[in-house]
Amino acid sequence: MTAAVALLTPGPTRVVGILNVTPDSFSDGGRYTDVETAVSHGLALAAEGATLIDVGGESTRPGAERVDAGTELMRVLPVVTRLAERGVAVSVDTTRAEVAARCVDAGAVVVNDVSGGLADPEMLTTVAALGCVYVAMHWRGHSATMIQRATYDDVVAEVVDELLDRVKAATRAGIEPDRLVLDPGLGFAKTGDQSWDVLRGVEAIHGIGLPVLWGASRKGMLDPVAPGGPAARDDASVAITTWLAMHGAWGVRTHTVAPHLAAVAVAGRLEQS
Ligand code: PMM
Repeated sequence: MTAAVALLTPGPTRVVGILNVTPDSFSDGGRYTDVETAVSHGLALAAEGATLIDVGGESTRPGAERVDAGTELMRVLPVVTRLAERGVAVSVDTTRAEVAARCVDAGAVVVNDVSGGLADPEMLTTVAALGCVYVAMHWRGHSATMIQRATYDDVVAEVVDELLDRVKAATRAGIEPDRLVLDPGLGFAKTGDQSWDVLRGVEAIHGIGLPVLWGASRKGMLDPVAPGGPAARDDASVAITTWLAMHGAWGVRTHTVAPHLAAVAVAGRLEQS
């Protein structure tokens, strides 16, 4: 079994540490823009127990402008390379096939595509050839327009249907189902209330039958329960991890690691008969 597929074997909910090397991400934008600081933060998250470090070079916050592929690569490639050299399992958070391919060549074992293959027509065939794990997130359009696309009759049913379409497209392109992870995309083309509906619909999302990654950490949907901006949302983010771990989530994508591992451990104890 390859290291990449071993990531997907059944087990407790994995904690995926977020490392945004962007000047403008909503929570950690600007904090890790130089390679040294970014690498040390990635190593620290891994040392705390993150299974994977997710390196992103393009902000996806609502309204964010796109950057070109060259800028994105310049941001992520040195960090992915250095972390992989240190033995850290790295995922690259990108919607671009070219960035995905260069990062996997540099040692990344997962491509985390918030567009689920919709942003770049080359992405799915590229990932099929790379043979890495692929995270396909629910997405309806780039950040500049996504909030206009937050219209649903039944948000959970539509997210499930649209994720199933992505599974079909990915497998048609040659990505084996045992390399696929799905993500319902909290906050992406969803209002805060719709994101809470999706969280309540966890059983339907997990019912698809593939591993599911969730990204609630510090998101705006938490504002009603934890007002005060992104930095004030960590405790609520951890509470959500307990809920997701109790429902068998494959992973949670988070800004802090140790408290989420504690939430996963609590969920594990509660499930023991
Ligand atoms: N959220 C963000 C970026 N990448 N990837 C996945 N798979 N799921 C998410 O929910 C997700 C993501 C935006 O959050 P950030 O700015 O804190 O990274």
